[in-house]
Amino acid sequence: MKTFHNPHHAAHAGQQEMFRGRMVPCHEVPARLDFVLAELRRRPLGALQPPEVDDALLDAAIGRVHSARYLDFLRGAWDEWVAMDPDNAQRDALPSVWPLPNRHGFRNDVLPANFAARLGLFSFDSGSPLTAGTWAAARGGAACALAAANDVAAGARSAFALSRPPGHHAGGDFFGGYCLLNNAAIAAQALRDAGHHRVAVLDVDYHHGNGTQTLFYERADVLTVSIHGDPASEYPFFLGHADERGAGAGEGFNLNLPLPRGTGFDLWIQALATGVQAVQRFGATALVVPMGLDTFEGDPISGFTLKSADYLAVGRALAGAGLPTVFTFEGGYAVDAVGTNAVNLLEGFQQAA
Ligand code: SP5
Ligand code: ZN
Repeated sequence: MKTFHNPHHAAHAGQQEMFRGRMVPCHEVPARLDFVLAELRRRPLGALQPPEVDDALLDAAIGRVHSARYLDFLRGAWDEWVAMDPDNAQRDALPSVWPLPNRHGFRNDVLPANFAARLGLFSFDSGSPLTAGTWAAARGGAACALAAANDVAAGARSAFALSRPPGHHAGGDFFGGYCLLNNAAIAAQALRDAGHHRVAVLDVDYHHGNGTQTLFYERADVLTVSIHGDPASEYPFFLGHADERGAGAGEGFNLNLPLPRGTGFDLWIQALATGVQAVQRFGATALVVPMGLDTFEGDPISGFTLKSADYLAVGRALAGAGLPTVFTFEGGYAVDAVGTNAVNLLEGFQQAA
């Protein structure tokens, strides 16, 4: 499989995230991707290249998933932040006030003039800093997703969009969970637009893929499946329960498989078999896998206990779906193991495919 890697990823480098009343160092760091690249060079799976996509086609593909007012905000956010105060150039932009959309009467239809208010309007947590290079990095990631989708649409068995920041928590008009643009959703929509009638997304990150679920919740042409820590106790808390099955035309086309904190490989791989079965029953012609490696036993912010060797079996099980597959790179914060774990999964897939 080809890997499309994002040459702009390191331009997004947050300093700190808010956690329990303190600022702590960001978990989502550039070294994560560097470790995956290094492992891919050690154990090649195929060509390793930056994405080559037309600018206008890229903007169109991003615009299929994200709203114009959100994209306008993201594109200009850093310049606005620094214009407020030149000293801001030394600090990340983090939100601190939110409108609680759809509740308590707060409005989200009026775009505030105040930057801090817009920062809150378009986000859902205080752990996802915007930095000078955030837009360039996020756009480069969308390019990787589009290039990988194009490669698969042209007949490749699989392709890997290796990028950060990750994407699966981002919705049509919001960021959060370290995610700005939803790379997996961009790939899924690009596969639809390239003629795949039924596309499935099977999210294996430790955290529920709330952005992806929300984007496709009322659609029957994209099945979304997510295996994740039970939101009753795990981030992102407010979505990801088993009773969320889709709505309207999308009723029955969302499947959540929450598992308790502490879950090990034996139970986790059963959930994956259930997910793969749902993808096959749906009649998908292409698959997108938001690949989080934060299910690893050594992950500092997560609660499952998969071991490095287990990811070979995860890859094999995913290959069992028998579908052209795009992988995106999501979470995984045990930085020195994330390369091994990612390439184990992809190698397991490629050997079985
Ligand atoms: C893509 C992805 O995996 N996003 C995850 C976002 C989780 N953000 C909240 C995590 C808060 C955990 N902070 C724990 C600090 C303990 N040292
Ligand atoms: Zn995660």
